[in-house]
Amino acid sequence: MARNNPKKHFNVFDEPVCVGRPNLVNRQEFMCMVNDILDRRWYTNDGKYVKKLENELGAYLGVKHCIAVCNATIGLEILFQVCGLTGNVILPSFTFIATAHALTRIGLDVKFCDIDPKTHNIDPNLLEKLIDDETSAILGVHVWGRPSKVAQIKKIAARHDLKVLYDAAHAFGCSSGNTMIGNFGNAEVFSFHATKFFNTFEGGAITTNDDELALALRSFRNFGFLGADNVGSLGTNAKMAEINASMGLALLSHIKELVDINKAHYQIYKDRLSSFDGVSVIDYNPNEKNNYQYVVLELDEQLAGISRDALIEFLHDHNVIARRYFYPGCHKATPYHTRKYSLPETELLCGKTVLLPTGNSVNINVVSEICNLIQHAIKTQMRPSE
Ligand code: T4K
Repeated sequence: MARNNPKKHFNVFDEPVCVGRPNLVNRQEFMCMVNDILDRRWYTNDGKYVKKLENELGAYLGVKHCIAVCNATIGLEILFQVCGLTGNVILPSFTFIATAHALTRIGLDVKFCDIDPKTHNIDPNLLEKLIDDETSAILGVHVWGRPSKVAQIKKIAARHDLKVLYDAAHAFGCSSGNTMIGNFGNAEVFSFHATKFFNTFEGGAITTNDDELALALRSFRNFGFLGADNVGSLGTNAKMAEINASMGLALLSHIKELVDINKAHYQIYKDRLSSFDGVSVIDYNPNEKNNYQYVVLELDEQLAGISRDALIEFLHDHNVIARRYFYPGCHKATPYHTRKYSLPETELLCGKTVLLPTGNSVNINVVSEICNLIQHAIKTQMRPSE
């Protein structure tokens, strides 16, 4: 690859600066709860911290039921099973592989729908063409915490008597209009993985306003138990442990502070990187809530004069671990790649995105340094490395 020697101009970060570094606050508060868990020797199975977390999350999201789970992937799987989904489910391919795998693992067929390039979310105008007699649900994903077109999807689903479920893995603390994500469709599933805005190391939650569904999910999460020695249905172990819940509780009172940090970083990236041809940082609707956890650069190789992959390589050379989520798209991954799909917008977007580091593991100086690196790479217009 022909390119200037950038290391002459810039320091390489001593430690990797990563997309997905966990947010960490209030170690003391967390350690206090850990000590309490150890002292009381109550580690899991609907313990006091899991219950407290569920109550506090439910109140924060304004949703009736919040069911904590061990991770979002299992959360999705148990939701699909409890909802009794059959046949095929329509979902976007522009998502993390877990969304598709969760369906496939429990024997459902996936039907990938293309996205709207403006929102990166499923394009509702394409849904009806995909619905057939075997379709049982639409599974939207609020990619980057930007809400799916919930009202339009609801109408289409009602016309065809389909369930609507959302993968809200990215969307904790985000809203659609004034309503917090967590309240849409039949149910929504959040991820609290380490890399997420709000984390419990590993973990997640299913939220719903449907009493009956909530009851069934709670039982399914715990092997199908309805009470001691009373198994009422099939079930599995999808429980969250106490130590995970305590991490969540330690973070929960700092949500605003974390959003403010992310927003400040986002604004620097936006201001410093948006003036180049072919380069844009995605927008968030100022009238909606977002956690600003995803700083997503879209790079048009022809206009910017540098390929997305060359930019990522350049950043990695400087210890900035930017990511190309979601490359190459679920439909190109095993076991989905053997079928033919027409997903032009998804394929275009998969070749354009660069995710940049944010969160409270970095500060504005680090973000400014990363902007310097990107500006340098673009100005010197490194050519694609084929
Ligand atoms: N739906 C969507 C839309 C999702 O994005 C995800 C998860 C799910 C469903 C499923 O949720 P969970 O079942 O996980 O609750 C990571 C995460 O493992 C995954 O949870 C996440 N999405 C996905 C977007 O990112 P990888 O394969 O990229 O992980 P990895 O190991 O490469 O780490 C990502 C970055 O984070 C690296 O730069 C390193 C950094 N990192 C990671 C960990 C775990 C840290 O700095 N510290 C850490 O502890 O999938």
